[in-house]
Amino acid sequence: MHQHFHLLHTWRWFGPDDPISLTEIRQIGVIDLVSALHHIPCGEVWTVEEIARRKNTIEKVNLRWTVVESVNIHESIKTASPEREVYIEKYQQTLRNLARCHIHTVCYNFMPVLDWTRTHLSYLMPDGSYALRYDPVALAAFELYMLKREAAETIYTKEEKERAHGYLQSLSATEKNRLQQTILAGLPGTDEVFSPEEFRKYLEIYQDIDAAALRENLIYFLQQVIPVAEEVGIRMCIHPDDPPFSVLGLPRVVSTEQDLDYILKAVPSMHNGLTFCTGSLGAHADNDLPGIIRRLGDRIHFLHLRNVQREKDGSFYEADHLEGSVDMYGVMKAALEEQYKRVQQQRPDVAIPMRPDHGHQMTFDADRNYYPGYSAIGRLKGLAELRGLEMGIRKSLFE
Ligand code: DNO
Repeated sequence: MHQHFHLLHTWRWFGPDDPISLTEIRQIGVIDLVSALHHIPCGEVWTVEEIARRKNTIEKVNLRWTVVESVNIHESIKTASPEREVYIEKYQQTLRNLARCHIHTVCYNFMPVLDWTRTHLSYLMPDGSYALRYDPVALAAFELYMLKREAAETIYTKEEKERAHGYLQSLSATEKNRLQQTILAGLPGTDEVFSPEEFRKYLEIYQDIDAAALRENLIYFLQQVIPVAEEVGIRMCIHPDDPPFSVLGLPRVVSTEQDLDYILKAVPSMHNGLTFCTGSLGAHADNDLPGIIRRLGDRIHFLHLRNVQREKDGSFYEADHLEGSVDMYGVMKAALEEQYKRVQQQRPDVAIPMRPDHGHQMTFDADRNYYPGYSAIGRLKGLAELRGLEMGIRKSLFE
């Protein structure tokens, strides 16, 4: 077997406001970038002019804009409010405009209101670096005693409430404030944080939307958008929920293999695909990650590789890329086997885009103000390790 294939190594760049410059990225050994027009309000059309402007900035230093992460979905689509038709049309137009600019892979998620959720952004690791963490006790303390979400009263046991209350009492005013800011932070790439009042209004809207309704709204969206993606040659890839379970009473429908399978079957098109995020899916102990790649791999258009360490108390933190609860060797091997299949099937998309997702904040990272998880040295360490793992497996299995 002499096959030469490799994953397409990419790097997420948040645009001109990203503290890492394009000339620095060139030295990382990656030429394909993942980017988005974060300055355009969620739901509005990305015009050809705006897309081309970002593209030119990237191409001027001989890099490429290969993947869009993300074209975010307007809340009206998630809640099926009457304006959704307008926003679906705008979404379709954005896809057409991206294709005109030769960008063909688009990541998005379908998490209500908040994107990803963590309780701690600077969790001290034994080696002195910092990681992101999710602690259900801290989350409970916030929703019970700070947000005062009434329905939350019924979901926790007496012991859980006591633990959460004890936790709250251990926090200083500054720490409480930081917890609130961390949980209510909006989309990555923005500095927006919801106020508890704003957030409560959103929660009210979702009172009548359970998981089944949200799923229906997702499928409705896909039914309108995937035909356009097919027509213009865009691979849509949905990002799993992070974390992969309901948080603050909001429904989540992209958390398990069953969820993914349902979405893929409901709109059976190669253009309706997945972003396989090992960190998100890996926070759920039941998700068999290499198995999901073996079973659903032909629809994976984008890989986010990072690790999480799940702990007995239900918390998790982001571990080094090759350590933690995710079997990264098994994931990489399954991804390369998927590539091998694609070679044999003569598919044009053998080089699946992959990016090291998140990294610890370590050494010189403290000198710059990165978006949480998007440090330079920490991510570069992850990428370097993943590249080595990939090469070792590829050479031993396929060359
Ligand atoms: C966090 C990211 C997510 C992801 C979006 C995809 O670092 O993995 O924010 O970009 O959810 O739409």
